[in-house]
Amino acid sequence: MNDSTPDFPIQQNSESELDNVILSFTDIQAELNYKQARESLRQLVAKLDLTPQERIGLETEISGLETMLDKLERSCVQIAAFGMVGRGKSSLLNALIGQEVFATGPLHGVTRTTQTQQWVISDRSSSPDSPISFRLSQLELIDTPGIDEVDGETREVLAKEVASKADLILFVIAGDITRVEYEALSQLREAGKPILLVFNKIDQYPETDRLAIYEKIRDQRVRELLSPDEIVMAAASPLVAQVIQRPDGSRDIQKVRSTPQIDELKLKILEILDREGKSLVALNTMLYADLVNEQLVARKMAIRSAEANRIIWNVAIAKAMAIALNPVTVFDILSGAVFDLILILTLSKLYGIQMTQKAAVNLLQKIALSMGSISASELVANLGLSSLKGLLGITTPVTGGATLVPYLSVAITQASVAGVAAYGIGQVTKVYLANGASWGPDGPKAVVSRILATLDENSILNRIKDELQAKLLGLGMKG
Ligand SMILES: Nc1nc2c(ncn2[C@@H]2O[C@H](COP(=O)(O)OP(=O)(O)OP(=O)(O)O)[C@@H](O)[C@H]2O)c(=O)[nH]1
Ligand SMILES: [Mg+2]
Repeated sequence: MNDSTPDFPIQQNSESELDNVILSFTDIQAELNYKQARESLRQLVAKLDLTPQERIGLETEISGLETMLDKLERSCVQIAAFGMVGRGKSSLLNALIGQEVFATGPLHGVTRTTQTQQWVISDRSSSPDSPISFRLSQLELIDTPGIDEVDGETREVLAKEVASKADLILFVIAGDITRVEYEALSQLREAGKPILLVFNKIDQYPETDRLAIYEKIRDQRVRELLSPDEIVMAAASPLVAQVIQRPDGSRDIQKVRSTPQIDELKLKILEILDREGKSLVALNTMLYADLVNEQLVARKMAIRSAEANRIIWNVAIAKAMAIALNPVTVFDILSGAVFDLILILTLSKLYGIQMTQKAAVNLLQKIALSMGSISASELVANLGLSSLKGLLGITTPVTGGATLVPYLSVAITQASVAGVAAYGIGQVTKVYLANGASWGPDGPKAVVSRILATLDENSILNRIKDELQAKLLGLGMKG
């Protein structure tokens, strides 16, 4: 691969060609994301041509941006420890570094300010085949004061500040999770950062208790927030009982500090860094840049965008409904396209951009072509399932509703896939319109891929399915 920006042809003749482009695009996307992030951040900082009035209240964000740019230039990955006082945050970071660089102690609130230290991972050779990103990356560990050390509001601010700058958060607990911890964790999760929940001080619990607590945390407390492999047990500074012989010959048991148990944590961190590598830094930078950008331009865009989302959702559901209720294949595809066109036209009106029907058709074609995966699966769903749906649908009156159940589930799935496609088309159109009816320098395919990558197709599919099911049931009850 040469290092010039790849040029994605808009017109594709065959589907396999399109697939190839999409595949190779995913391959280089991490690299591209990183470069794009750096470039757009540079431009953003350079273009921040704000009037003094506009700067008011944004000073921290602007200087934060500059720090972020610097970080990106240096390709630095920051890992922050976070949690309530005395959970062993500082001890944990010391154990990772292998030196006592952060002050620790049994008193509450030992750490008073945020502190940063370089972390050189010694037992990881920079072999030639390890990702470039990793060899270039600097790692920094950030220690923070306990969140219950400061009052609620400051805590929230601190959480947001740490979350907006760190690339990975180690959320340290030392037993069953408290309400304060749960709330802080939810807030951090909202920021979309990679998080590891570290259950520290496991040496304080007998094996069975420790497992019971771990399982409770995993299965009940944070089920909604974290996946099981984001929870790890550790002992940053374990105490072990040691038998001491006194000079008079008597014996006593004393607790002494012993070797940290942090191998699993180290592995998890390395796994995440390896997996996310450079794009981790890029992603976070973009999230941060977005934040500032939003504050600058998006006051009115936010309102529009919410309205656009509402329209997109309604059309997606309407399209899915129409398809679910219609058993004829050809009409499915046609009616689907009609909904997509209505969606494009409605959105363009919302964004104040004049668009003829012909222009909307052109736009839809361009988007559909660039969408590849979703459109293809919509097609497969249509071809594969419509005839079955038709068959089952037709037999319904005769069998008195016996086959209605399989009919519904097939129809709902197929229709929901079409709904997801409409949703994707809507989101792409929204970005295109918000950008002044332009794809920007990268062209439609790059924009489409970027947006699709951010959509969680499965969860959208399930949401549409649920809503559809409820609506269809409602119809059935009325009928
Ligand atoms: N038994 C045991 N004690 C630990 C462990 N990790 C830390 N500690 C002890 O817990 C106390 C608090 O540890 P710190 O690392 O200072 O905790 P912190 O979360 O940084 O606390 P603040 O800075 O006050 O918020 C210290 O006395 C540590 O020695 C552990 O794994 N096991
Ligand atoms: Mg501390």
